[in-house]
Amino acid sequence: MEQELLGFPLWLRINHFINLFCIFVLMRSGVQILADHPKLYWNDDTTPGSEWIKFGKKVMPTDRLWTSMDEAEHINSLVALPGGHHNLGASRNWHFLIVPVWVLNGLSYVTLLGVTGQWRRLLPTSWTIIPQAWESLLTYARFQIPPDSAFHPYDPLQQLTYAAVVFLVAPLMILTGLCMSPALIARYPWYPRLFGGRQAARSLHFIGLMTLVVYTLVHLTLVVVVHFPEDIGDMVVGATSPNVALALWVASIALIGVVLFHLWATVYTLRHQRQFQVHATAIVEPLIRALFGRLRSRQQYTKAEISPYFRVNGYPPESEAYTKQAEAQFVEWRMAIGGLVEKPLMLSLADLRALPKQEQITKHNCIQGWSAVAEWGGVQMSTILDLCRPLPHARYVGFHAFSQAEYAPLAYYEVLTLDDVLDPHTILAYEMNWNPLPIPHGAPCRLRIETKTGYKMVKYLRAIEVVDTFTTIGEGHGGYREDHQYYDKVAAI
Ligand SMILES: Nc1nc2c(c(=O)[nH]1)N[C@H]1C(S)=C(S)[C@@H](COP(=O)(O)O)O[C@H]1N2
Ligand SMILES: [Mo]
Repeated sequence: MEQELLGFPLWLRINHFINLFCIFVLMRSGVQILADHPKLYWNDDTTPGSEWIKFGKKVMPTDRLWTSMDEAEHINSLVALPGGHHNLGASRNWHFLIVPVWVLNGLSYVTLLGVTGQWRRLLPTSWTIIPQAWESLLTYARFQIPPDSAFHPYDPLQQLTYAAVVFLVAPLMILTGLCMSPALIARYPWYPRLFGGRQAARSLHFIGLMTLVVYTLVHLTLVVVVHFPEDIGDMVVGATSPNVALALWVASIALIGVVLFHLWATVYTLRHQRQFQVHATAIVEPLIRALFGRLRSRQQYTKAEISPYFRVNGYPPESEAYTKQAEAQFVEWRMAIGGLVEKPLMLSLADLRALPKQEQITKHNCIQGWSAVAEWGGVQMSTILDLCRPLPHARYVGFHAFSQAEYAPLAYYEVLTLDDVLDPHTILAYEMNWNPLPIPHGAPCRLRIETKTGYKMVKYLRAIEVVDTFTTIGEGHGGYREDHQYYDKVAAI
């Protein structure tokens, strides 16, 4: 009875394989995501030097402006998916493609454990497991294997470890991963505090990854060292009448399949970045939108929480059109608001200042990983829309920056949906921490949309265009970073 109950039914073996498949994709893409901001913190200000661990050798200059893009590290394709430099968009798309599969697989596994009584294989029912596990540990430490009688089907140490991985580490990965969503933490600022803040959650997510890497290595080693090949028989063809030769074949083919998949995924992603972005976001974006897309920002940090340091991403334009304006304190600056509106506008800074002002103290979350809190003052986008009155078929709003340089006519731009724009915290900010917006942060005026990752918040605004489709803006994927770095256009996590 006991043996039958705690055998290895087919569903369990399938769950196990899907998990194995997912976890390597999550690990490799996760490492690539980390490489784009290879520093971890326990504080949400992410002041340079305050990180508890840093990867790579880059040192930022002290004599000139640098941006968070400059801090990203190159990473080998043998380790990361897809590897290379600034492949954050592709690695995120892999991560978010696999996360739902992994989570559903985990939920079905835990549910089936519960309803079949198989949970007894993992969850200890008596405290005696602790001294028994200690005995086991001492045995393994002497490079010996506990006696057969210790396995039911796992030995106590093995059972405790599996239980911790399934019921502690995996949930921790999901819960800390959710803290990365600016939309979620803008709506529920108390949530990341459960983990000590968004950066502490990011650190814990990394520590969880390291735990899983060490666990996987030890697990694989012990599978080969202890009770090999019977354990492979159990896990591949089941324990009732394990055909060990068949099991070894199936296991080898499955593992070779996983390796081939990674080779293919790496090469395909690197060679066909755009194609992968289009296919992956077609699946991932509706999910992200459903989970996080409708959340409104409800955060209000205190003055005391304002960060002493706020990173910069995106250099100030060097085009004459911009630098001349800057020299004249932007008195000549005008922002055109047009497209599908009843009443096109041309606003100066004085016009903006004359409109009702909103102040908000919010947390900025760059897609690369850093964060910072600041006060922003400006005009709600809903006020602007009330003035220009979008036409009935208007659906999106494009925000355009000054071009970067004369020789490179490239100008930054991003698109938001009309609904995003109506969030009360979506503002045209001309003030940061009660001072005129400084040049590195987007003077004279920038967008703030507090439910999105940083790249949506166009700095150095020049024009706003109300449209019915975003395909005509830039290369048509929803913004500059979507066009050039293959990010998704929802930007809610
Ligand atoms: N014009 C312009 N706006 C931009 C960018 C840029 O490169 N150019 N970078 C974006 C990104 S990725 C981030 S994280 C924020 C950073 O804002 P900050 O420089 O004020 O910290 O600006 C966004 N707006
Ligand atoms: Mo960013």
